[in-house]
Amino acid sequence: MSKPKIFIANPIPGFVEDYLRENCEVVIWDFSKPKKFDGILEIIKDVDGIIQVGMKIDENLLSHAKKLKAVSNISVGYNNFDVEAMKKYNIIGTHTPGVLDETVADTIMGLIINTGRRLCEADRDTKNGNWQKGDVSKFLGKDIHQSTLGIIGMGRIGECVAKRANLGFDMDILYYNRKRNKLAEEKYNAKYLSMDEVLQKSDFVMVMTPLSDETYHLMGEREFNLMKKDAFFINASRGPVVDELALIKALEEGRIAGAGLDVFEKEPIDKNNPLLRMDNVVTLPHIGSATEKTRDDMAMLAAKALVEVLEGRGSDVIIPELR
Ligand code: 8YV
Repeated sequence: MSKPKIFIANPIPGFVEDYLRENCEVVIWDFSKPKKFDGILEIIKDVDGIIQVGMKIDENLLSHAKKLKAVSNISVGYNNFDVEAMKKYNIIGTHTPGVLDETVADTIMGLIINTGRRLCEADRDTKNGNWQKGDVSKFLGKDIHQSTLGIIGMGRIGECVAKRANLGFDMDILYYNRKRNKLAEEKYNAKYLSMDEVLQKSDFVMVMTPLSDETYHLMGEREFNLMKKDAFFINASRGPVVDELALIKALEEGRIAGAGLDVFEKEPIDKNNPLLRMDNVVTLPHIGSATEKTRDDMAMLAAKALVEVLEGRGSDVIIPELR
């Protein structure tokens, strides 16, 4: 049997590339050059599979990819997939659920602690030489322990945050999800409420939903208005789940206390985005899953899924809509 031909569109760890070379004929982008759409179209004309991060897999791309059978995302989110177009062209899509849950939950706890206790702000100030002896009135924050965490989207990552927050920090957990999550209720004493109630009662509100037509701008002006004035908003899911202009307005008007953000409507973030100038906002460059081990695990899971699908063996990580 001849090996399937695949395109590696993003840098991946060496051992994952070795695995792919053993099982496939590999075309790899020259990462010393900027990515050009024309160049990508030229390559994908005759490949069976693509492994990539965040590439738009839509009608425009698929109409050029005459042999393509499968696309593997090195991410759990798959809002880059136009699922209808993939169905039309009979393309299987895979993603990387599970392996990043605990790591992303660590990042979210970091955002909660860093916003509530103003750590990044205090760090900047100290490095600027502003620490004055005896000044005990600066950087007073909000306790994390025994405060209330509202989780909008209680899936695997939400559960991992609830575990840390409840068992480690003795926080009360409120949550809203399309379906009730009995595990979170039993293990972490999470209380199921309407989204509005979660917003009204929480000291920290985090969203962890996939981005879809249903969740686009789920958090807007109305939702920020429902939050307590001294509450913090945390997002490490996808930028467009939040109406960023509404968030900026809520922060500018002091209608919420601050925000911890790993994701933005436009990534990389525009240098002029007002969020970058707000001391009560922690801004991270989408590093939720960025540990060496987790990124290695994600890349290997994505590579194995691509090979399995191209060899006709199916895979556990095909996205639900295309199973
Ligand atoms: C990274 C993520 O953006 O998995 C996701 O959906 O958002 C993150 O883990 C991405 O996968 C970068 O490799």
